[in-house]
Amino acid sequence: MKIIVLLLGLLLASTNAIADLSISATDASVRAPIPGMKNTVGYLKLTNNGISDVVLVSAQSNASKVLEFHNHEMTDGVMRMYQQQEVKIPVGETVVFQSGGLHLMFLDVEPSLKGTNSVDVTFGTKSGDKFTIPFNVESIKVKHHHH
Ligand SMILES: [Cu+2]
Repeated sequence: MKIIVLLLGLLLASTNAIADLSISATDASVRAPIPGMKNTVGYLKLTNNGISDVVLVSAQSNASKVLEFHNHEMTDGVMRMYQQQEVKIPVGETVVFQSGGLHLMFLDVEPSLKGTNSVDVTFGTKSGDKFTIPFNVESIKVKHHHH
């Protein structure tokens, strides 16, 4: 009897070990920093196609020393940014990082970002999973002169 229980335990453990992470990303882009600026922003849409909520707790890339989740709030009629420690993506829902709302804040940007077209951002979840999304580097000039 003891052996059966043990086997069951092992079976459960191995099932849990399989990462149930099904996140799809679209429109991932990071703005090339304006000359003289050390910070820039990244936007994307993340959809949770899995069977459990996903909570993002970290983000990192080679493009900057620090990468934070930021959001905006209106205080006394002024829009202010603040750091958000976690970003929850409920099952079946899409979280949008966009201008004027939730965004990725690249702080202390590496000069090498200027010469690249793509930057990988690795997100970490509360359950210990990691996934990497490639971001297109968009220069402001190109965007404004888009035909
Ligand atoms: Cu910000």
